[in-house]
Amino acid sequence: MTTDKTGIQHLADILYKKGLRTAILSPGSRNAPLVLAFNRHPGIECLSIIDERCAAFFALGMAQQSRKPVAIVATSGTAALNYAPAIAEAYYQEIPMIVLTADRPIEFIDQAEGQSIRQKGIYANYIKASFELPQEIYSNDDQWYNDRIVSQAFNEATIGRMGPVHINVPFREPLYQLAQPSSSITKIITRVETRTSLPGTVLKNLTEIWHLFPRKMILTGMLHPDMELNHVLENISEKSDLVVLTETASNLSSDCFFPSIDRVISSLSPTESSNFAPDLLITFGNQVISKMIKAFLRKNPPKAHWHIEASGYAPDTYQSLNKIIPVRPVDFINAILPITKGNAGDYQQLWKQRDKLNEEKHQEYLTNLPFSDLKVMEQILRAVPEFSNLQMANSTSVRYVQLFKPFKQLSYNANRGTSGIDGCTSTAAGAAYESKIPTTLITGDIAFLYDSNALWNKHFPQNLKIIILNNSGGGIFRFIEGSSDIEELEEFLETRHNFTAKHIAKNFNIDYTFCDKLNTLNDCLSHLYEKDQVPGILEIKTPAVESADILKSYFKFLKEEQ
Ligand SMILES: Cc1ncc(C[n+]2csc(CCOP(=O)(O)OP(=O)(O)O)c2C)c(N)n1
Ligand SMILES: [Mg+2]
Repeated sequence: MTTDKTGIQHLADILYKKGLRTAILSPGSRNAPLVLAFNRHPGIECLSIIDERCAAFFALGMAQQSRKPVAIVATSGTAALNYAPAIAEAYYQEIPMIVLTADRPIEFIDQAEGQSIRQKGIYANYIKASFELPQEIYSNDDQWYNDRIVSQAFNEATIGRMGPVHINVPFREPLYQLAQPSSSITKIITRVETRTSLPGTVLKNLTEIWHLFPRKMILTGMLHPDMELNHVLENISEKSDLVVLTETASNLSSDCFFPSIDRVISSLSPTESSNFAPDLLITFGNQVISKMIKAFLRKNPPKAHWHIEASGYAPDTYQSLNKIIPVRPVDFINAILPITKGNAGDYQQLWKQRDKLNEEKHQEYLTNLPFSDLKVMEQILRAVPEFSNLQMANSTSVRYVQLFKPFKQLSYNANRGTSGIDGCTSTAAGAAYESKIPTTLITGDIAFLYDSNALWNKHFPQNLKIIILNNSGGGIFRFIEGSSDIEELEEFLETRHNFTAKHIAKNFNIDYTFCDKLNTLNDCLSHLYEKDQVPGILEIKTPAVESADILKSYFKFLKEEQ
């Protein structure tokens, strides 16, 4: 037996047949037919998460790892609004999600009915596509229309630039009627994958331009692990007139790449900057974490900037974009590599020398460094298990990780689509739940407290370790120029506090360790990673003022005469 609403029976079945395997259900009455249809579908795993904001970020974390859509199901009203932060993140991070919101009957919207708001198109500004299912199925045409929409929605979420799609579902009562599953066949519409390539004439033109520029830079943003791309990038980085700049969230690793962008940029004097700047900039992937490289490339604009992305989406982040190349980055490099001759110039050598010097200075600065966020990060990265997933919360956590050269086989993720601190823990929980590999979240205290409802989840993954750098507030505001000098800093920006996660961990039965000294840190880290399948929290209480000063001096030290 399942819901008697055949449109909803078909919805669950079509999504299943197109590849959906998990639905995150949040409680309510209006969404009962959806809950029945999903929970009673033999092929769909259903998870119950009460807080819709956490549920949506958990789903995002799962889809981030699987690259397959996850469905989220909410009741009507503000429940649907609470999905918005994760949907915006999924939109800019290119993560497929099927967002299902139950709604009051159309005729009752704005009629002072309970839990009723205008839900049609509710996520308009950050959704790939929005749909509304027919309220009742009275005819074959209604059923055809219903089924067609569901296929279309799934196709929109998964083809081209992936992303979240919204299906609003108005329901009249009764809501809890059961019936045998209908025997009518569900209609499935599939869309085949296509692959674009560069015509010979275009390739010839690009190659001619390529040879005009002595200094080329490939800058990669957020990307999912891709061995083929890693390999072709290593090949092209053999060219001495080219540098490949990566970040941890690019999930690319090679000794030929330059992963410590902020270190190099912060060490450049104004006169040196123009030598390190490229003539031709080539970008691909999503958001770049480094604020410094954005400022550097806007201040030292390249003569040409090409953005490579199959969907044709091309943000002009550095204000010098002049060519959009709608093919996959791996296809672009495979096409251009064999026909770009020449290996002249010392551009790469210049970067190599500076990078090597900075590594020496980095090591020198960290030796004997007192207990601080930077020192603690060094120890944490040494303790994170090999071949695990590292989730980096926004604010200084994700930025500190960029200061260290990746030295382990890790996959990296961060919610850099919109850089919110409101769902980092829930995302990490979803990612760990889906990947089943050891997963570590490094987070600040405010971000952790903000999303502490992430622990309010009976499906909380056993393979997740949470490390909180508790610097008693938003430490980033002690570092940012401007905010660190105003009297509003402590109360309104840093939001200084004295809370810990101890009681939250206790409330949700999660193993908790507290550390506030360097000489006990390694023991605490070993304890945290002792047991694989036991979730744990390590809270490290770090000095706020010293940590910010140490970070400022670190960049000053890198800049000092080499
Ligand atoms: C939802 C949301 N609200 C506000 C902000 C602005 N913001 C950015 S960082 C930050 C403070 C984060 O503090 P914490 O997590 O302790 O990290 P720390 O700065 O100490 O590393 C805030 C409030 C944001 N990014 N997202
Ligand atoms: Mg903090």
